[in-house]
Amino acid sequence: MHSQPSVFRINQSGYATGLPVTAAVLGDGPVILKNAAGETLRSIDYDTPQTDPASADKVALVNLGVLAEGNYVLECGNASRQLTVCSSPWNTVTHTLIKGLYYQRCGCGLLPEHAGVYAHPPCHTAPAQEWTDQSVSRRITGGWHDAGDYGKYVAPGAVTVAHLLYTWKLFPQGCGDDLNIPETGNGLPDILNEARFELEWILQMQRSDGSFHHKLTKSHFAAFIMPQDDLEQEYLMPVCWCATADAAACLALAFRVYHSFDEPFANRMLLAAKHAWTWLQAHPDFVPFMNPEGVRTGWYGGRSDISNRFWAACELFASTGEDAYRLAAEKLYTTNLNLTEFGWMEVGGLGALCCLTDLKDHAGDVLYNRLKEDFLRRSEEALTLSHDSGYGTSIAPDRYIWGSILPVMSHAMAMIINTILTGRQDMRDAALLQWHYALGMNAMDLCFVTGFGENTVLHPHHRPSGADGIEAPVPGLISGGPNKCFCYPQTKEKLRPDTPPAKYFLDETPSADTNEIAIYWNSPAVFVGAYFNSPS
Ligand code: 9MR
Ligand code: ZN
Repeated sequence: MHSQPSVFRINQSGYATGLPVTAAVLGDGPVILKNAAGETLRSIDYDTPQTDPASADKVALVNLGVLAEGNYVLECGNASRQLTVCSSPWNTVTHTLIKGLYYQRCGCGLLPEHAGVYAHPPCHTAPAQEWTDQSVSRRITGGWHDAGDYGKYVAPGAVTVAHLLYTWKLFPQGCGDDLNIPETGNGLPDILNEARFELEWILQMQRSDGSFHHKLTKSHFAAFIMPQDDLEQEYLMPVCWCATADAAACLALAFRVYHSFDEPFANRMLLAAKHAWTWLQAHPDFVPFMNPEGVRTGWYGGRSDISNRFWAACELFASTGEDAYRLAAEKLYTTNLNLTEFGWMEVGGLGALCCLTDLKDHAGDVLYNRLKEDFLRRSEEALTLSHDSGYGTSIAPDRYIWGSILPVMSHAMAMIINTILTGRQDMRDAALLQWHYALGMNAMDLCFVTGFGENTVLHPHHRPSGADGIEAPVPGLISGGPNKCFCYPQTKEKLRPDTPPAKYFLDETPSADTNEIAIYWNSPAVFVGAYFNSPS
């Protein structure tokens, strides 16, 4: 990975003018800020480093305030580290995180003019069989490979698309429109072009009764081969309650986003969303998804479909104005919904986004006033977690789960929404610390986005990156990060048992449990990046 971790942990993509510059210091003694010419600008006051419960590092945050554009040096004793401040430091990384999804495209070739050395021929183009009736075949094309594997899953895909669509609705200027993807320049913003690639696939995953297949995968994960070499039979796996609700929500949201660009496409999506809702109404009793006997690909099986149905009802109400959906959402709403979760397991946060940023006063008392109160309380908890961490990272030590980057980015999203609602700068500043975490201000001294940072993830668990014969991994993919909650025996063999949670990480290709990438980890990072990348 890299030699000795530095005494200073910084955002390795740089810092922005106009926003507070924060670094973490693991040393003792005064911290000096110098300019590029080596002249001392000032000595920085900071709190005595304390032991961070998640990493066991003795660390303190050093707030340098707002700095003018330029290169700086931080010094502490003999140690020093350079940092840069400029007006748009996160433009490229944010755009590349969106483009990271393009590299996950399935069913089409990636051409050299868009993908450079990562080009490859079309993959997974053969018809899929229905798992439950293998005499039935359907040819379904497109969609993104979910993660380091080549499976395609409806619920995670719907959540990823929703992150992108809300990013565009809220921070269009942070997204860029020149990603060099096949559709660039067609009049539709590129982030919407990329999201549409997945939406077209989601639409094909609907059955004639309105329900959605859970996933389109083989019975087992492929070896570490290129996608075009993965030629074994793919299957349409059984119907899933959560996937049907998430697809309904995402398609209803997409109706509003694409309406002014392509009305027939938007209408097609709303129709599919309503059809899915009708199926859900006719099937009120939740059946958890279980992998059928003999299937070992991703589970993604939620323990309840309440947050999913809630999110769908909110989006359908927002898109149709029909009271039946509002009433359904109100009925499903409880304070138990976790409104600061934006992942595939809990989608309450996406329902909250709809109510708080789209419906606003139109949501009515329950879905606006009550929900807002609950949301503000939950985001306050995220802020407290950040204050309790030596690096300002908004998760508890026992939340370094598989894909810990998701709760970190989810809390950043919640804090950003809080800032939008309240104007609170402390929330914005704490959200910024989560972005810094992703880009290097962490216990690993590692930038978790491939292709960025002086110390960066080099061996993500990502089949194309492992099989393409090119040293550098596919760029713009975010690693799931440290995981000490649910890890493989081979990871436990390599890391000492007393390794702290925030350091339970291996930059190794076989480490799916700590170093995989996933579309729904990229997309919340896109939301956070686009916010901080927007002109203020
Ligand atoms: O993101 C998922 C994580 O929350 C689970 O703990 C883990 C194990 O079940 O699975 C993760 O999802 C993987 C999926 O099952 C298959 N594709 C790769 C995903 C990312 O690792
Ligand atoms: Zn493919």
